[in-house]
Amino acid sequence: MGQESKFIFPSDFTWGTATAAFQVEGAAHEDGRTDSIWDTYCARPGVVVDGSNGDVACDQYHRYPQDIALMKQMGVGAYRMSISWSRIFPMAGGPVNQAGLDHYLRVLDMLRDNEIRPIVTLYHWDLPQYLQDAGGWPSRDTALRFGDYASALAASFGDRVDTWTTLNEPWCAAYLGYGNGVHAPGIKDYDQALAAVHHLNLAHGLACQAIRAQAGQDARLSVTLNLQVTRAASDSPEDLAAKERADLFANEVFLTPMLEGAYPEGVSQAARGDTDWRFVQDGDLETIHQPIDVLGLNYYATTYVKARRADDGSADAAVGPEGQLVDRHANAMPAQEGVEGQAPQGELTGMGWNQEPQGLTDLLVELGRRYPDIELMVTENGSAWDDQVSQDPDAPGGKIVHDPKRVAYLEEHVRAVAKAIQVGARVTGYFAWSLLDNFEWALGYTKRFGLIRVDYDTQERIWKDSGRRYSRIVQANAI
Ligand code: GBH
Repeated sequence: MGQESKFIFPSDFTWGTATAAFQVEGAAHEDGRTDSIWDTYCARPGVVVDGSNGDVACDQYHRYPQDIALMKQMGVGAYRMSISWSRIFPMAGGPVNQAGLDHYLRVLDMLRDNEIRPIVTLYHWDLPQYLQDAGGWPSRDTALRFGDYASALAASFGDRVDTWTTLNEPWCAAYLGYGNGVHAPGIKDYDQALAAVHHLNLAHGLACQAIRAQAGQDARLSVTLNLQVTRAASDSPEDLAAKERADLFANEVFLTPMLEGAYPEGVSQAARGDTDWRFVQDGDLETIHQPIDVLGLNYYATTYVKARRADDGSADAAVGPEGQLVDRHANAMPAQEGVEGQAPQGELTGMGWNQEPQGLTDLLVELGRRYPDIELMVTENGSAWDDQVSQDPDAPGGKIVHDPKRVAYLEEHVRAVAKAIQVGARVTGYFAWSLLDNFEWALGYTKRFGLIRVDYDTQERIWKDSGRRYSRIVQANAI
């Protein structure tokens, strides 16, 4: 499709924006909420680059009416938000916290009154700290508790939720949380990371069952995966094998059990050095393999890999080329000894990620062919840049952010979605990450992904050109 030619999206296409509870809510100690693993992690010196935390964030816990009004103004038809687990169950084995439920009921009702459909994620990385104290995701019990949590939400929210999303990016929860430890709870142990993978998968299945039992068989269910579009650096058999190995642990280890009911051939063998896969019990794969309506995909960039040769000076080896000890867990994923990442090429975003919209088209087309019955939604896509505020007497509040690079990234990726639809992929929605600048995990408030800027001193919301551009795309339903 040429840049000039206009593409009109299907009339029922969903346009939305996305956020996550810990990244925007703040009010960390209000209405009975207790700590999540991210509160604990942020309190550890040196792990979050600016020493920040989620205590205030964008204060959306109090400012949600304003943020909903902004979405209304933007014209989006859906809001992808997440629920903070420790607001709902603040204590181990404790009762459900009505004040926590009431907050989300108010948010959901206001969304409904504004004709914005809630796409609700149950787990966007903020595990209650008491569950981590009891073992966290490497422990089977966490998956069972997730089923209870899903059941309580479905019983209270019922038909107020348009689409339920069990997990956001279990890849990050397992591998960044327990593999290389750059996310909470900051553990570096591939055995634990693999056990976390299985228990996150199990949690997904248990939550699907619980939601259907409480909210009805026609509840719309989904999961969001950050499937990595992995490209081999060359066509050499070694580089292709490296790509296969990366794919296996990045993607197949979630996708295949959830959608096909089995772990892919080779996973347990490849992982044997790290674990004996003993945590998989009879019946688990049937539980994990629940019918879902929507597969959510978060897409930002592509990953290039090549085979690691013995003389490469392996970042994964316990001993480096000069005999020094190096971090075996530099790679987030287990069983990647033969795999090496290749530095991204071209103009990188503020995160240091490459820009390859074609990767999004390829991903959607490939998944559409593999799972023709499932709806695909792009549940996150966006870019971080160093934004500057400009004065503009005509803008609300007299301020505007000119962010041409984010505008270009947005347009190119919306076109990439259009391209996939044109060749037959069943893509039914697109959610821009993010509505607002927010807490970017280990990078604190130093990276801004918002279509709307947040001034963290005043909590003022300032429109960016990208927010205005997105609004025009949404209202035209076309690019
Ligand atoms: C999403 O994570 C999150 O869901 C969201 O909360 C976050 O704010 C947003 O993206 C922006 O970061 O080079 O091996 O690290 C995306 C996380 C980013 C994880 C790309 C994988 C590349 C693989 N993903 N990353 S690696």
